[in-house]
Amino acid sequence: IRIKSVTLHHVKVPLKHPFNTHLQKVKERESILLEVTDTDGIIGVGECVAFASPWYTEETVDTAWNTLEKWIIPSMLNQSFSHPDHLESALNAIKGNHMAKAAVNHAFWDLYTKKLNKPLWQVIGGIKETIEAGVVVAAATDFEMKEEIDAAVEKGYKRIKIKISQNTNPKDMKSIIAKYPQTLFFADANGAFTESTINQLRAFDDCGFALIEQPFSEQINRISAEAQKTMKTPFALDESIASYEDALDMIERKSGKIIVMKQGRVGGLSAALRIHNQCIQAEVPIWVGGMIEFGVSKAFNLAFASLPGVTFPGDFSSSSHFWEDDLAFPLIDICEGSIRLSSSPGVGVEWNQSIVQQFEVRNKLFK
Ligand code: OSB
Ligand code: MG
Repeated sequence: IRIKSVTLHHVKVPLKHPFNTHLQKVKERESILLEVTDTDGIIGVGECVAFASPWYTEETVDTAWNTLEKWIIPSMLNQSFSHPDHLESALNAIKGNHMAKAAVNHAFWDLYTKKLNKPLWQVIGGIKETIEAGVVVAAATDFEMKEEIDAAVEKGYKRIKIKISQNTNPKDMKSIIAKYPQTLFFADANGAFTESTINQLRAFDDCGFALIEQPFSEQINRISAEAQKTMKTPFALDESIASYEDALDMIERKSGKIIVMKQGRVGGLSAALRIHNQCIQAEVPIWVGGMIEFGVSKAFNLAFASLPGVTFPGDFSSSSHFWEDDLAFPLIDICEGSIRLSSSPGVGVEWNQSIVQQFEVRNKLFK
């Protein structure tokens, strides 16, 4: 497969409702959308999940655009790769920049599986055709949080993830969780706790959460391992897992018991598959985290969720949860709490050009 051109689109789309964490209030989503075209005119799609500012990871839309333009795209144009892993290796000379690399890795996986004429999820060894849905509640106030949880249960979500911080009252959590015995609850702290506030974290141990995501910052995995020893609720690590080595480190140190997979954070699907194989061997469960993304990135997440090692429901809400109009089609539809995977070749979604144009800030064609 010889790469003939790459197109980047920088978009800015308002969220239906602000997404609140103790780190950031996200009101609009800036992203880079990609199209990679080969010499046969087949197009693969990708999406870079870096945010406009470095609140979640160091990478931003601007750093990713720059790295794509100056380093990544020049390493791919007019080159041939017989497998996405070979494109990944060709980019090894470029350090870090995982989200920028993941976007081209994804676009090439789409292109590669379109040429095989098979759905991506089948090519990577997926075994589930329907994926359980799950929603994230990131409300500004306790009142709004309770309202959103009631609405999510009403909509049929069987798994709800609640953003927590040092300001969250564990007693409130316990009573909310007790109200819905049929629903699985996750907590996500986005690293809100520190060595000196371990006791505050421990107060969440009896709430009924199935797991606590990223209790401590990725800088203090050592503290996470100490705290995990003293708590029965398993920790699921998100920000701490930026590579295969980080996954091994979590397993060895026992700083967490579960991995939250975000393909952008680890550098793409090729890297994510290696972590998946390691987790199967080590019997460490995985689930798939969200990044407030559009349909293309979501479709790659859904394909990954069909793998045998993914055993908890992920951050999979309907397209209409964040967006008035998603930038990709077909839209994600939830039926009886589940999402059916596409049977089309490739990742199974395309950019909706007319909607992309509406929200575009800039674009550039490289050939
Ligand atoms: O920490 O899991 C997180 C969204 C953006 C950045 C980080 C996180 C999130 C979410 C998932 O919580 C939201 C979603 O896309 O469903
Ligand atoms: Mg998280």
